[in-house]
Amino acid sequence: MKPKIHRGKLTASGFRFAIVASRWNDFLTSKLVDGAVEALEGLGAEEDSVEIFMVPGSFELPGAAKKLAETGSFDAIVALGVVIRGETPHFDLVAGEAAKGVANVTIQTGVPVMFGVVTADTVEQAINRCGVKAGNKGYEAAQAAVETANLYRSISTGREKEKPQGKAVPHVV
Ligand code: INI
Repeated sequence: MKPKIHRGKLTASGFRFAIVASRWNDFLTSKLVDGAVEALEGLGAEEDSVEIFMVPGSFELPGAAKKLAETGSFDAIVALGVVIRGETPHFDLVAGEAAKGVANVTIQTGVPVMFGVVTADTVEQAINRCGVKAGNKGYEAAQAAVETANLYRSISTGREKEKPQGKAVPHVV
C-alpha cells in the first residue's frame, strides 16, 4: 500500500493573510512582523493581500484572531508576540492562554491561526528567536500559514484528489 501524501504548497499567491501582533516587547515583536511580511512576500503574496492588526499584549491575540477569522476575509492568520518569563510573574498565564486561545480559534472557526509567539526565559533567548541574530519565529509562522492555507484549500476543494489506487476499501457510515 502506498497512501497518497497531501502537503500544502508554499505559494502565497491567491491567498489573504492577517498578521495579528502584540505591542508588548515591541522592539522584538516588530522583528517578528518584519520576518512574517518578508516570508509572505517571498512566497508570492500579492501587495494588498496582507493586513496587520496590533493588540496590546499576547493575551489579546486569540480574541483578535477570532474576530478576524469570523470576517471570512482571511485564509490564514499569523499571531505574533513575545512573552519573557523574567518580565512577568504571570508568564505562564499569558503564554498559556495565548497558545490555548490561538489553537481554539483554529478549531472553532476552521481558519488556521499560526502560533508565532516567542516564549523565553530571558531577553537574550527572545532576541535569538526574533531574527535579530538568527532564526525568526515570525518568518517561520508565516511560512507555516502559507503551507496550512494551501492544505486546507486543497482539502476543501478536493482538487488534489486522484483516482484511488489499489483495492478500494468501502467506507460504511
Ligand atoms: N504580554 C506580552 O505579550 N508579553 C509579555 O511579556 C507580557 N508580560 O510580561 O506581562 C505581556 N503582558 C500583557 C498581557 O499580554 C495583556 O496585554 C494584559 O494582561 C492585559 O490583558
